[in-house]
Amino acid sequence: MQQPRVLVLQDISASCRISMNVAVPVLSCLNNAVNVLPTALLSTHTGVRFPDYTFLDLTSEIKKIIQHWKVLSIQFDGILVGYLGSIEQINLVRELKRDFLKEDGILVLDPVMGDHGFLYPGFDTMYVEEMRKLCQEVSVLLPNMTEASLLVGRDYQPAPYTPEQIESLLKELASLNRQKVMLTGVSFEAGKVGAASYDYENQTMTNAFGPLQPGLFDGTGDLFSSVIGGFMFQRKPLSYAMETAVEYVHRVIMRTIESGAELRFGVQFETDLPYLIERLYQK
Ligand code: PXL
Repeated sequence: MQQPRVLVLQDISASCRISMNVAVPVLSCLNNAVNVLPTALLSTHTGVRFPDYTFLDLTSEIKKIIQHWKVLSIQFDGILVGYLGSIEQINLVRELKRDFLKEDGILVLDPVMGDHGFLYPGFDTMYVEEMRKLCQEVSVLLPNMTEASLLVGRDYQPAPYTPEQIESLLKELASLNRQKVMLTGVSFEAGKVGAASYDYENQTMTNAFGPLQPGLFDGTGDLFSSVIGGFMFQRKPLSYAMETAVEYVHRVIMRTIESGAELRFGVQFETDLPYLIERLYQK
């Protein structure tokens, strides 16, 4: 069987199990041939629990790599985009799509900008504006509730939500890309959290929930989008990917808590990778 050749575009937070460091192993387990473009190299992520992180922007190197790849006529079946450091990099995504994504290729975008009602350091309203434009070009849009609120210009509201609120938010987001949208951090009742998705094409809405563990688990958003990307590139149904991602992230959080590892360094995602592989071959 021919494997999808896929590109991951996001940062390397060197000491943390988040972003590129989790995307590559997850996509590989899901039988995708992975190529990478690191957007930046950091010592850690930029969260408040690491005030002194280092940051090396890799935009100029990406431009050189793109030039070489053009000569090689590289083409991708899928592109997964996570944390980008600048508006210039948002524009590079457009270029990558135009020049390297096959006609029927899938572009999955996690519009990483913020969480818990706040923008991450280094992002501003101009960035949000450009990200909104990029959303119009993607096959699968994967914001959390904070990013979704920013994208549609609504005030962020913490959980719980009503099904009607989520339905209207999903539809508003889907009016941007007119394809698939999945919202993370959705909760209709105390103690449960998960995701909700909407497919513009057949106007179907689905939800998946699991038990909520209180706490901040850095990297779970990146892990979630990697699982969704991995299954979409394998042409599996969106709802199947979503159910799998919700259950997997729940298992990973339980492992992480059990391990006693420092949460700011990310999550223990390795132990449960076999679950993802099982799910891949079940469908
Ligand atoms: O997990 C999202 C993320 C990715 N990359 C970097 C980050 C964050 C969130 O803070 O700082 C560098």
